Amino acid sequence: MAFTLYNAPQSTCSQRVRFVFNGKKIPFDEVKLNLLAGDQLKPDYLKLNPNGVVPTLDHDGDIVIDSTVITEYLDEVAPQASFTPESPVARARMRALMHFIDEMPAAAVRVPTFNLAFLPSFQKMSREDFVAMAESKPLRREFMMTMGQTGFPQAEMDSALARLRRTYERMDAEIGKSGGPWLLGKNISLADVAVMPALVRMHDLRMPGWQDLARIVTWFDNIRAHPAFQPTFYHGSLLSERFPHLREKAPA
Ligand SMILES: N[C@@H](CCC(=O)N[C@@H](CS)C(=O)NCC(=O)O)C(=O)O
Repeated sequence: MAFTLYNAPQSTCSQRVRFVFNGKKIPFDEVKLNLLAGDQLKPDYLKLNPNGVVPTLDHDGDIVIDSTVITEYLDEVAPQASFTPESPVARARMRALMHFIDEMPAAAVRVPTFNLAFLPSFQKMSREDFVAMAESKPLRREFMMTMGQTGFPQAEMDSALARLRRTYERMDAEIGKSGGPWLLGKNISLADVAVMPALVRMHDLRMPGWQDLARIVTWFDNIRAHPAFQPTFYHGSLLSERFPHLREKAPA
């Protein structure tokens, strides 16, 4: 079985897939796309992933897109070190949490990410180039135009941070119900993997909003201590490692 992952080091969606590969100890080739340069919008890549986003998996010539779909696919084709619980009810719970995670934190985290990390690059562009770049994005055109070259307004930032906070509270409640230490109980699952990059990102932006939630503090320590974590977050995967203007804000 040969796997090629088209992805980007700092992409939260890519980090989910790398974590599962590393957790299973499956070798994979990485093609690294430069998202700010628009590699994901080139015609050859759009043939693989018409959404113009990373990640995309090539498995022996079969193409699979969308990070949560890819992580479930990997658990099916390489069931060793499974991240999927056995019982149908537990699987349903995991999938419901993954839907919640894609709708809430995965979307919300883009607002502080773009405002704090990427905006300076967009501000250097001419208005024409910016609009052309936004309009070339199949999935994120409206998102880019709403952000514009001045960034999301404070109200949008506040609402994103509120949605992230509700995520930490939901995680806390799930761990309370399952007995922890992971969201579904004693075994790590794809739901933990799905939410992980959002918390890593907020920590990297020095905006962790879960310090009063002891169970989430422990969850975060546990996932960072997982053997798959370090190989997933190789150098360049954190925004503070890529953008000098974030460096003085980054946590120790
Ligand atoms: N639902 C998709 C979302 C993928 C996505 O938004 N990827 C981002 C990086 S995390 C991307 O490629 N952005 C490029 C762009 O916005 O042009 C997934 O989970 O794979």
